[in-house]
Amino acid sequence: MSTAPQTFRGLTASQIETFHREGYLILPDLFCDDDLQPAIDDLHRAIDAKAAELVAAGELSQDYRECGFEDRLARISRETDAVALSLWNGVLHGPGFFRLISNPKLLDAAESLCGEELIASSVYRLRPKIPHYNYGAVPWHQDSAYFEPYCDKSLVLIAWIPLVDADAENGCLWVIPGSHKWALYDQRPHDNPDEFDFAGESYGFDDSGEIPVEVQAGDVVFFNGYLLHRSRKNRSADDYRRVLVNHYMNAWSRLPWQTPEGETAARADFRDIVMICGEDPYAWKGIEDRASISLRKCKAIEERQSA
Ligand SMILES: O=C(O)CCC(=O)C(=O)O
Repeated sequence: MSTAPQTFRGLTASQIETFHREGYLILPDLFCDDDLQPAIDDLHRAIDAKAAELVAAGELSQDYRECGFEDRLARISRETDAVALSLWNGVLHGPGFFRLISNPKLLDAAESLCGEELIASSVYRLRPKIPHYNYGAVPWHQDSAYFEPYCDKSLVLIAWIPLVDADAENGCLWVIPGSHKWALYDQRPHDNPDEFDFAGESYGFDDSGEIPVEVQAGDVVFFNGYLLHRSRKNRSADDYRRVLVNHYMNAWSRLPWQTPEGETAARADFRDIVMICGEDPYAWKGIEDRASISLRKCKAIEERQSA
């Protein structure tokens, strides 16, 4: 990772062409240490809180505060998995996370693909992979399967932002290049509970072309919502993979997700969104607060709104 902030003004024509051809794109070194640090600080604060609880309960000898980001969870987990497990599945939403997903370099890149008015989905997740657990290890799927059949055809752009290096051993992303042009596949329960968590598995295609997407902290992986991807269990001894994942769409798209009972596809629009760039074309609809994890609950947004 580079140490000095770079200037960045969006994707090149060749990067855009690669994204459309392959369905994904690696942006090497998009972020410097300073860009990632606020998100890492959020994570440390969450670890501080949980560790303090366990130390008070006599379940952990110390909070290992002096250890760096790379080592701290590993050191704690030699005594208890409870801290690592408490970070799982999107329970965290701190201001540092929001700063990272609204970093201008990332938004410039996203705008190159989605257009100038961007919404970020209200649900953004830290995806930690704990060695030997299947949490966060997901079988083949397409993120757009969770938006279809009601979603319009706008690009759902996923930004996969590793806070530490991700490789085949600690559970990087695996993709089938070009598969975003195939189809939207049905899902079924998978039969590999040792490898993957409870998520449904897309099926009915040839996966022999899959490749690992090994990246370093500071890189970002963009992928298309239709790209077939999966992510295996963390097989390292004590390398805690931590990745932040967020979805972006053009603000002119409706977001017909979690359509309430009785609402029609034609009217559905999940207005629990964050206008992250440009003007909200549907401001007249107002904003809702439906999701349990919401960017709008984030302090950074409150600060931005009151500025
Ligand atoms: O974090 C991972 O390895 C998998 C993420 C993923 O599949 C997703 O966010 O859809």
